[in-house]
Amino acid sequence: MTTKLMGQPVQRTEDQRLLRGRGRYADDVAVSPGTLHCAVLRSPHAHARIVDIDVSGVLDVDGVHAVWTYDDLTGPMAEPLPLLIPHPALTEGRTQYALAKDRVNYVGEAIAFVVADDRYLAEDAVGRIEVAYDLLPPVVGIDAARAAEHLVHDDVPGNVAARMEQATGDVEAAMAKAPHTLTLDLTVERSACTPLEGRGTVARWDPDTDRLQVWTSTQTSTGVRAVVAAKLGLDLGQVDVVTPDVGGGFGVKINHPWPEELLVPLAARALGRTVKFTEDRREHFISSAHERGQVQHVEVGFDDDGRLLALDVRFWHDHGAYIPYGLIVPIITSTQLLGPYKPEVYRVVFESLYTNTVMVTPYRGAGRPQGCYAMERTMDAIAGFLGKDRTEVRAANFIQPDEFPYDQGLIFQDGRELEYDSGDYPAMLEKIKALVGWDDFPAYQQEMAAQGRRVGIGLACYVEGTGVGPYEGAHVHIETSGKVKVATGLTTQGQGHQTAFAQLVADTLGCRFEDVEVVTGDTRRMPYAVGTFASRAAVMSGSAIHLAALRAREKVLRIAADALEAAEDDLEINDGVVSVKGNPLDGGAVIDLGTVAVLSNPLRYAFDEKSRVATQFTVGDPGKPPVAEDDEPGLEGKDFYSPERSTFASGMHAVIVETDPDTAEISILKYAVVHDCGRLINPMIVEGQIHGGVAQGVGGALYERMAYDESGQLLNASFMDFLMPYVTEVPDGIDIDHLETPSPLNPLGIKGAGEAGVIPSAAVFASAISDAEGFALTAMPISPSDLFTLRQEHS
Ligand code: MCN
Repeated sequence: MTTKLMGQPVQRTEDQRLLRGRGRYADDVAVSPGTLHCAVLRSPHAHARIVDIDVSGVLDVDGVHAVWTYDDLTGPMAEPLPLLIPHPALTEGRTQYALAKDRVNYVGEAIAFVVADDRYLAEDAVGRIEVAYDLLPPVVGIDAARAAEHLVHDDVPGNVAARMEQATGDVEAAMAKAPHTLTLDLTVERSACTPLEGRGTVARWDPDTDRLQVWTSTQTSTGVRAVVAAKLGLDLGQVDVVTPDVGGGFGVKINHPWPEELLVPLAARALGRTVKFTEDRREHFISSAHERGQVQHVEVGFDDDGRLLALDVRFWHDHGAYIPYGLIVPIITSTQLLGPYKPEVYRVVFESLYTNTVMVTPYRGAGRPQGCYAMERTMDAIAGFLGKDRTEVRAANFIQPDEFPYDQGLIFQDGRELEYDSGDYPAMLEKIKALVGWDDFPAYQQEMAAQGRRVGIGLACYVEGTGVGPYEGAHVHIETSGKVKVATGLTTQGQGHQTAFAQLVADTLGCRFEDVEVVTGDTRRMPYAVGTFASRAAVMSGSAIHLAALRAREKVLRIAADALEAAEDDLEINDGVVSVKGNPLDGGAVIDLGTVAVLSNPLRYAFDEKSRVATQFTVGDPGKPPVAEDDEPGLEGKDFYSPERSTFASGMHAVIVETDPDTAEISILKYAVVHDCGRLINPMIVEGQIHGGVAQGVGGALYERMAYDESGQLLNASFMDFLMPYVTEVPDGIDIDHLETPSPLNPLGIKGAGEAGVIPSAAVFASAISDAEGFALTAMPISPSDLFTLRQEHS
């Protein structure tokens, strides 16, 4: 493979369209006139029995077509929604019904679904539904869940959905022998990813073909398709799911299906009409999903050099009212908490708890930000205790470059050992120190202190298992025009897949970058696929696309060799033209990919040169087929990639902050990132991903929290109150440096990058603010008023 484009900062081709407002999102799908619209009646209470629902006033309203409550659901639709990714430790998994059966467990839970001519009518009709509730005491927050004075689900004792423990040795014995021990009690509050485009679904039922077409804003088209088919009693082949442009997913759109994603198709089929639902912002806050939300207790034993001899971590994970997505978040926290370090013995125990709040599913970083926070606060605490530089303690615990593959002795969600494939953490530490100016900082800090200014520097290190399986596939089709159409089943939310994948195809196939068109998230084009999450697209689809393009290339060379009367090995493909190696393109024997595509079809069309209309066709010479005997007509390649295990990306972030001595305002003076995602396909895209992640991380560390009151009402369910950082709050420039330790697990040596920017945020800001203030932060996020209060406590 030539690598003309791999590693190049090629401009994102999709941005012309997206930045000019020409993206087409679920709400833009214009399917047919007379489309019906929906509204959902949602619970105003966090915990209540439903005594009665009276919908009698609804159907009288002109323009209202139907209303569904639980009692109207039949067959699989009347069963709870599926529990995705079950785990043996999840002994008490509970999922919600598409419409609440006889009880509501969080404010926002769907109770009734109304379909009307327009959204206004549907909302008005929802207002006419009368529900009688018998209120129950709500369980809000981890402390209330642990106290278990009240139960979210009557049949789940102690509100404990799952308890899981892993240990790599006898932690008590190791702790007893350690020269020093420390304990830390830490908190990370609940937050949410809040994509600018909320959830939206459109469905059309075609009675002539008995087929359902769904357009939905999802990260997993095939997952939606599977559950819609199962719930509606349809064959998979009767359901097509197309994912249009997605205005951000960040994890919340992997949770499939949402009740609305089932109810819209149900209504479309029942009414024989096209039906559309687009949620509003408040609905997104109160009825999609949140994340983070952990309370952690760490006990650590270490020696005089800060070497970790025993690490004993317990944490409690707030899962909200239901567990639709298994234990993936706390399992990731527990297994990737160790980051680049190798403690001699590690034990981790967690409990996943039910609360009467919105459920918790993966949000960018998915459990890693919490793990990184616990580990990095511990590293800082050890350094503080020993009076050592924080980088020195970290360096004393790194897995060394010659120790890969490195087995942490832990078992991941899929039952396999957690083995890191490659990395170079000492080199990365040197790079980040240089990038942020670590060694010069103490002098600068003193200088600023002399002027009455408080500045602090922080560092945080992490690893990230990326490119999780089981598989992803790709189909590469070379058309007679020479254009190359590539289909892969995962979806795209703005990660630049069109560009990066086109780079891979151009390099592997030898075609022109501009000739490649990538289609994602359409089950008609690629029915077998998994989806976009866990920073897996580059590794999974990137590898599948490479393999599929190789297959297409082999066929190109077979046909071209025949046409050029040359040996396949003597040929090369450059800019979409096949030629004999070393021969000049002008004058030498050449054939372009479009002509090879024509030759690949024994049924030949002749084109009128001027109009390009097919005028006649002839059957190719039967005695001399243009393709090998066992070849099928057409010029295409298809392949799937399935990895042995995840590949481990890594990174280190450093930040310099200033805290105002009077107002406690926190300002970011410098932010630096060194990142290793193996071989880079497109460094500019990776840097964009890191910028986006850092911005999201700044929100999580300094501004965003889900403010529930004691009755389970979310007090900040709007962008007026939920403080997402604007461009004014995000660092002006983020200094980024790359390290490339190729993964030995996939053909291109790639590791994922999509979540990297957000993972260490809470940890790195806690480290820097603690350094500025001279006391250790234990709870994140931190606002100026929190900092102000802490100062008073520590004064
Ligand atoms: N890339 C690269 N070289 C590498 C690794 C990645 O050039 N060695 C490029 C890829 O080609 C891709 C991008 O970087 O264009 C991210 O790749 P990858 O790490 O595989 O992540 P995914 O494409 O699977 O995206 C998922 C990831 C996740 S899990 C969340 S959450 C997230 C994120 O991406 N959500 C996003 N980034 C997002 N960006 C946008 N704009 N919107 C979201 O919803």
